[in-house]
Amino acid sequence: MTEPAYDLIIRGGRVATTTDTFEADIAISGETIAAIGRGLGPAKREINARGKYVLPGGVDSHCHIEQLSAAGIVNADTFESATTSAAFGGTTSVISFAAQHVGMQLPQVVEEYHALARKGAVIDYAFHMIVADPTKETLERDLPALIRQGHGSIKIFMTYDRLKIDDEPLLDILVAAREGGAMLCAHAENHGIISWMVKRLLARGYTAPKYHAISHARFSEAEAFNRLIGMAALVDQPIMIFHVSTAEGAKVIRDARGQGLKVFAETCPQYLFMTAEDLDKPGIEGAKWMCSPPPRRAPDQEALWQALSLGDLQTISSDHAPYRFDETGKLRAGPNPNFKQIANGLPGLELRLPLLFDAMVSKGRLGLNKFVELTATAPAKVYNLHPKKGAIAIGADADIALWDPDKRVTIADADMHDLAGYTPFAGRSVQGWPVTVLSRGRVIVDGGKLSVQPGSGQFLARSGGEAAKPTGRLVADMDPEQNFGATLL
Ligand code: DUC
Ligand code: ZN
Ligand code: ZN
Repeated sequence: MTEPAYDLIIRGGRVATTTDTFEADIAISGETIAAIGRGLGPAKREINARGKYVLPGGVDSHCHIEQLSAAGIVNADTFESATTSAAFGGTTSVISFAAQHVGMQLPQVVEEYHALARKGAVIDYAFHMIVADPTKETLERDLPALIRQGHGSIKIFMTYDRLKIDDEPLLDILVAAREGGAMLCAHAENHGIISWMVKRLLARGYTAPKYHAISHARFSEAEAFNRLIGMAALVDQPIMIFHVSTAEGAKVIRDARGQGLKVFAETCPQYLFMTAEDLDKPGIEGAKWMCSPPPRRAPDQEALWQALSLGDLQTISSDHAPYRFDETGKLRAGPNPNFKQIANGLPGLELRLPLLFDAMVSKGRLGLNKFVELTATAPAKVYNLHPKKGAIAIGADADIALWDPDKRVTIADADMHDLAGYTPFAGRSVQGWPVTVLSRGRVIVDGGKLSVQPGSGQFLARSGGEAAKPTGRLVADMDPEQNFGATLL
């Protein structure tokens, strides 16, 4: 008897990449894909994938896990529960956050999040470093060292009282990102507009969750995008704009990219499938749909789909930020909080892919290959995890999801694996479900069961990579001495 050539073969499925869909076997040796072809074998084990789609596992590049939030509370999940819910939803890599708050030392913060992930993660993970206290030590000593250690992206907030970064320190952080070769990600909303609106609404007694959406006036987004893009262009630093929610915001990004600026952007399922009306429920119920920026209107959804189809937005992440609907989370300030007292965020890791598969593949909007691109390959490329992650290719990690395109599921709170206790998408029906999920060649979900140990996920060290490289062109009108920008740096 000859030794089988491979450890595992996924036989006869329809494999999809960003460009092609074809029937093939995938052979796996150890943790990686060893061959793609027809009639491969033998292997120690086979999975029959006939009738299924065989897709790269999802890469969710924006999720808050076990994180001390802007509201000053830790969100509901642990790394174990969050990554378990991700795995059940077909996602095999996450980029979450190591969140500095004012007064904290970034190296210690990063180490603490590493310890949490090492203990609980069931899939592979990386971190964006949130910088909220850009001291000289943070910028000149800690950030360069941490970027070198494999944390190739930085995140800043332009709003939230505890975390926001004003324009001058933001320029300093952009320069630090540039010098370290890291991507700069941003939550970009105009803080002044939002806090002014909040005060006026509350003073007039408008306290219900729906006023949260009104307080985040739509122009607060386009204004902040524009300001951030201008500052990034000044120092020639690539940026990733998180969770685009408005048509005007998408247009600002389109214009910037049209000028050749390295501006990347994402949106999230809540902006494609929810509107501000979802917050308008009796009593405090609308709090379950509260996130920042808020869901907007149907025409914004259309504008975001168009921006995705044109490539103006490159990725769709979950912005998973779960808070329970009780005194530990959304109702922390009591049973009748005003909208400003309610933590912002939604659970999303588990349903990101099923909601998008239903819309894009089952209902046909943009199609299967674009689904693979937006949810797996493009985020892996932007954050320099590709081709190890986000690809079905020889040598890539065998992170694979088998999708049953016919399976219909009505979403229910009780079926979710995160710790939020509810999902804002309960009651919706979707067609298409990830029934078998592999991480580095191991079957981690099959038949509705998890079969992997907490702590078996691995840290994905990465530099900023290609996307984070400056263009080499500085903005002309900021360049009186030809290389003013270079001198500035
Ligand atoms: N908004 C954020 O900025 N972060 C987490 C969740 C949210 O709604
Ligand atoms: Zn945000
Ligand atoms: Zn977020």
